[in-house]
Amino acid sequence: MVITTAQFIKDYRTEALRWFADDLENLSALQQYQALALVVKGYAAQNWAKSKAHADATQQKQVYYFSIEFMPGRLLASNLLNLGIKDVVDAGLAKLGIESGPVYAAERDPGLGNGGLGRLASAFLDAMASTGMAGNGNGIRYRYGLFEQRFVDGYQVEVPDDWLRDGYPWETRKENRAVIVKFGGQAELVPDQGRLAVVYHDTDDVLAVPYDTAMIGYHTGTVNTMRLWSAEPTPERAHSLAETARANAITEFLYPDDSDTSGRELRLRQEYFFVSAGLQSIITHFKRTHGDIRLLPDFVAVHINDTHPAMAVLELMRLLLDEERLAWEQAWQITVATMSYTNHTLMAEALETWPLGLFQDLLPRLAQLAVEVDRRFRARYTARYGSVTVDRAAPIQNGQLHMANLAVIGSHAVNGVAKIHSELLKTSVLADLYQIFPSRFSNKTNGITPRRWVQLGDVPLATLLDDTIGATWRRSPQALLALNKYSQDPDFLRRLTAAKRVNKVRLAGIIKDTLNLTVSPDAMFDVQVKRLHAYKRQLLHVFGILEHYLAIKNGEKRPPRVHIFGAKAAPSYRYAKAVIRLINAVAALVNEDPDCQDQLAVAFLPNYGVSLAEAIIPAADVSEQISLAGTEASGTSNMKLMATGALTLATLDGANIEIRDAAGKDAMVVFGLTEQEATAMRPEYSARERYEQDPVLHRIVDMLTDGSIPNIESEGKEIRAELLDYNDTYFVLADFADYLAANRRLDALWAHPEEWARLALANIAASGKFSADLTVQRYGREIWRVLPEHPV
Ligand code: 26Q
Repeated sequence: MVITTAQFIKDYRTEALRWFADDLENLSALQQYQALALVVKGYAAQNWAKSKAHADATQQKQVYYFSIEFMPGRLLASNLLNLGIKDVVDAGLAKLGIESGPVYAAERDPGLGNGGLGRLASAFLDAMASTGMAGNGNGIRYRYGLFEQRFVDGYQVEVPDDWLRDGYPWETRKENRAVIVKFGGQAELVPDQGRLAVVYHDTDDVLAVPYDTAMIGYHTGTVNTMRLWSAEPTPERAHSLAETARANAITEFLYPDDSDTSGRELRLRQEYFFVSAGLQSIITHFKRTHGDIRLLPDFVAVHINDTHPAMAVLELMRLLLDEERLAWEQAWQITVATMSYTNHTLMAEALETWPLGLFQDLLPRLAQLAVEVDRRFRARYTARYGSVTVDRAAPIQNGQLHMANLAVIGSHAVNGVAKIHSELLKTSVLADLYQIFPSRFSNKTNGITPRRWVQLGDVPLATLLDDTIGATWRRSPQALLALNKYSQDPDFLRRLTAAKRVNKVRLAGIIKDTLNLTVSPDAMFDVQVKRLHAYKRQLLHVFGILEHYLAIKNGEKRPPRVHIFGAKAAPSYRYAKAVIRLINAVAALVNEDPDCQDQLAVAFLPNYGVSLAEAIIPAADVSEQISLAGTEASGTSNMKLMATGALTLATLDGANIEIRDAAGKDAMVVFGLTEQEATAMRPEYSARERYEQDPVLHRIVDMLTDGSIPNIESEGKEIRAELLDYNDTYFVLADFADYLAANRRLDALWAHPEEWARLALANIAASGKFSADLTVQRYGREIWRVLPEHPV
């Protein structure tokens, strides 16, 4: 959009006066932010309305991305960037004498997700708007997001995330679009004109109120919608306090990622709540614009992000059968043609199941439909595939509803999130369904939005890129390949190193402010940022640090390193919390040891999330992607870190493999067992043998319990037991020696800054491939059957 600085200043003053009855200069940074957000929202409003009208008028096919998690990050800077007015606004703020930093920082980052899956959902919304696809988010407006993490004596302490305390200026409450969602009661089938109709008795009704937030495309004019639903008591009568509390409870908080929730009724309520509300509103809108419900798959695609919304299959069937009065066969064909599903995990124990009994109590009509889907599935495929395969692929087994099976059966497409993951799905957790529906399966490797991570997060690099190859990459990240021409240009390589250093100085400031730890920006910044999980092997990283520590104590000198961690653990995940305590204890040990001064430091920054990632990622020299091969579905921090020029220290897992293929073998430091090797080794593996045979490893494992690391008595024991008594589920000891060797290769490279910069360049140049813009276009072409109006 086009706007002058003068016009912006006028608009901003007006808004400030309107909301706070005061001059801008007298407002707090928070109020200045709030007024500014409203100005920006106003600027986008016309295009938002226009986009909706345009999609309806041209009968554009709409994609609805159903996800129980979204992590959009702060929106002010990204909205300004995408509207093309960031420079104008920054200039306006400067003219007004307002420091922009505190204004941007006053925005709260909505943590309505756990990690990769939630962030991916938001990256896709941004990418769909930025490629001109009509793609909308459908999710839950949690009153409290994922807990805020603090450290007390090295322990993780969880504090409620009251993110709505000051209001959220980007959202719009659409009270006129509210719908009713019914829980419990009985679903009675009664004869009605020669067929059965459903009559509900004694249901518990809840009002679902949508809050819409504009998803503004990058220089496209397309503005899509993220619709988050909030639960309220129904308005038609007075409710007791208890009833009101029960209704509100549905959208009160986000469940942390622990696979332990099966049987938790509230989680099931959450899932049905946003699925039912979303589908009802889609169908209402569809009928207004298209009329004939049988055309639904021509104009609507519903995507299921992991199994959390998989009951959409049953709910759409319910709406088509009971409300639209279609016959089963036709309703089923429409449902399958409309739905598609992404799987995000290979771990069998993480696959979602619900006791059918709970389903019957809470969603009696959906339970009936699940039983019928199961019956028809078995009847149709048993003769051809045999009862063993069909039993394992069926939606209902031993009184449990298997949501992944339901999702595959009720969708026309299912995909994994990296090549290796999509391949392994076919041979492991979804093998039986793959036999029956091979053509439904495909791979769609994840992506990230370079706008947030490079354009906004890494201004020094972005500026250097503009100066070197022009600004085309900002619209078409594949243009970054042109950078390869500069790999022998010493001046460019020096400038690349200098740009990285600016980010490192900034992060060193944040480390000083939060941890009171002084680190040198000239040390190697070695970063691991992701949820804390045993399979991600933060423990292996810690063992590498301890080995360096012992080497220093032995008088050995290596390139100085600062290890930077960010990781939340699910509150009930004991082992993960023990590792957090360990990292903090090792940090205390190392950071306070004078021998380690300027050699080795550990900074565990609390409360990792989108905003902290924006500060850490551009400052990384090394990206630790060290999951046991075959366990990490894709990973996305690996992509963000490569895009800002970190070298990846990696196992051949998830998208690491594709990153190596794109950047070149030499541009990544690979170590460890392959998935095949790990699988082959498992039957004969003895962790204790490794421990007995490797003196360094022996020493480090002993450090967990011999008092060398102060204050980790019980945590040290627990971790040692996992390694030696439970035989090291994720092969930390098996990969240890090779991990050290890989680290020595990194040390050797660090001694040659120009060579290091050349490898950083290779990563940046190849990173365009992982733009989410390209990913959603592949989904559009191959799954949703929608075309982008602004392809990249
Ligand atoms: C399950 C049950 C009860 C409550 C919560 C959950 C739950 C919540 C979130 C289970 C899983 C999640 C999130 C999973 C996730 O983020 N997976 C990651 O998805 C990324 C995007 O595809 C991948 O890059 C990562 O490899 C994958 O781990």
